[in-house]
Amino acid sequence: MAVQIPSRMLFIDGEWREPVLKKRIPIINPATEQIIGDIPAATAEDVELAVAAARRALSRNKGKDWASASGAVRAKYLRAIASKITERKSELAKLETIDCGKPLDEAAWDIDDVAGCFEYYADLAEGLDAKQKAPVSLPMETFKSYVLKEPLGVVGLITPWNYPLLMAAWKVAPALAAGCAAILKPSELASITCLELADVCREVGLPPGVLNILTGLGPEAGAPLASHPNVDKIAFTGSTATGSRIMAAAAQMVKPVSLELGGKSPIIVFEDVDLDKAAEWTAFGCFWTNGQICSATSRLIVHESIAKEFLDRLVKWTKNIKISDPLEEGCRLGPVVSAGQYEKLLKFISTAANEGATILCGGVRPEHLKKGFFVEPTIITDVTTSMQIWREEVFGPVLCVKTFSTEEEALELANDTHYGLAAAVISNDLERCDRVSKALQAGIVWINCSQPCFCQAPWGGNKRSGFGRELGEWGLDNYLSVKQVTQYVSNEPW
Ligand code: TXE
Repeated sequence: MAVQIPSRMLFIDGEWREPVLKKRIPIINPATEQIIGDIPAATAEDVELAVAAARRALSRNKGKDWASASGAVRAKYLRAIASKITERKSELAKLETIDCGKPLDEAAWDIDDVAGCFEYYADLAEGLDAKQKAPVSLPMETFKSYVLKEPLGVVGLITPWNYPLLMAAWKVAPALAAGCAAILKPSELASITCLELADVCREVGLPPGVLNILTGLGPEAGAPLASHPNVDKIAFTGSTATGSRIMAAAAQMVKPVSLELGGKSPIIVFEDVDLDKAAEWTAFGCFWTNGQICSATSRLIVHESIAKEFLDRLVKWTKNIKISDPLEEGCRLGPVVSAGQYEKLLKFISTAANEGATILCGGVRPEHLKKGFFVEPTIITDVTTSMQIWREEVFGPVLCVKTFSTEEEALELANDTHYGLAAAVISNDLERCDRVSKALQAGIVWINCSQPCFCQAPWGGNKRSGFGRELGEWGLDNYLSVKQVTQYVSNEPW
């Protein structure tokens, strides 16, 4: 299936622009290890141009600029973007697949979600107009007070490679809905579809500078964006280490940040479950998108009385996962994104084995695939809580397992982590599920499932998984500032 990769430049001020230093980065298809094209590499010089363009978008034509336009006007553009993305769904899905290695079906679902996200924030942009001047009830009649919600200004959006266009949409759609002008810096490992988003914006006539897209390396393009004095906020999804660097840079200017970082999320399986259903959710929760999901439930905590039978079914389920070129029909597991991730993954697995853990299945390249960054889905038992495999984010199809005997013990194991993004509990006792959900230290808890995600519901973590919430109204609030306006209304002297 031949896929044409458009050769693109940076997108600044509504135009394609060659990077000032004229550098480019090769694109590698993780399923074939072949170089299939390249992307422009922005540096600090291009960041300067993009920030200036974004600033102009908020000041040009005062009264009609992006920030002062009504929510209804902004919604029109967001809907046009959604509709173009839907029109180009099959092409965008293929580009996503050859860029980051996810199965084509999954990529197609992602593109639907991208369009859905722009539609959803178009609705919220329209709703924003009616929410202006919300009265604040005061204890004195001599004063009246109301609240204005205003765009934060120019925002920098730095995104990862596991859901390239979707992670961009989660930030771009609410930022634009709020009236901000944005600079998007996607991951150098998967930028193709974000450059196509630039093309979509150009086609729908988005005003110049409202969205600028700079591809490039983290230290060369992301860092100058994070530390730029004229950028009013940074929203970031990625590793905890990079998030911490971005927060430090932003702190120099007391710039707000929202951070969606790593995770090591638990899934607790109680003894009263339907074993097959629970095995399916457990496998899905860890192996979906090859485990390259910040919220992957990669620590299985299973009741000791069912552990053996449950693991037998889980291994059977896991061995049935079809691993192939992700463009191939029926593929359920493609390669991991890069040589770096592949090596990191195998190192995690060999360290676990050297520390005394048992590799129950997987842990190696599938025999039938000689090229590409493929690793079989892996289940690891005989794990201790001090092992690296139990404590650190792998970001690959690796599940590690511990057993428990009491609810308290399960919770202790689940919460004994620096991370706090997601958690899942599987049990037929719904009272127990509610109790456990309250006790789990995580921003997202799933009951009798793992990984569903909806535009309407808040997404984000606690502890070293970051702070701030994306999606839903919370996602819009990320890009709004709240202004109190209070008026003295009495004729009496104060
Ligand atoms: O992440 P980075 P990488 C985790 C996962 C993975 C590890 C490394 O464990 O194995 O991170 O992946 C940009 N200033 N996650 O190296 O560095 C970078 O260009 C500003 C979890 O890809 O966090 C990219 O656009 N920006 C995660 C983005 O940050 C910088 C998803 C993410 O890259 C920068 C991805 C800097 N100094 C990886 N350095 C999740 N939570 O979903 C890099 N970047």
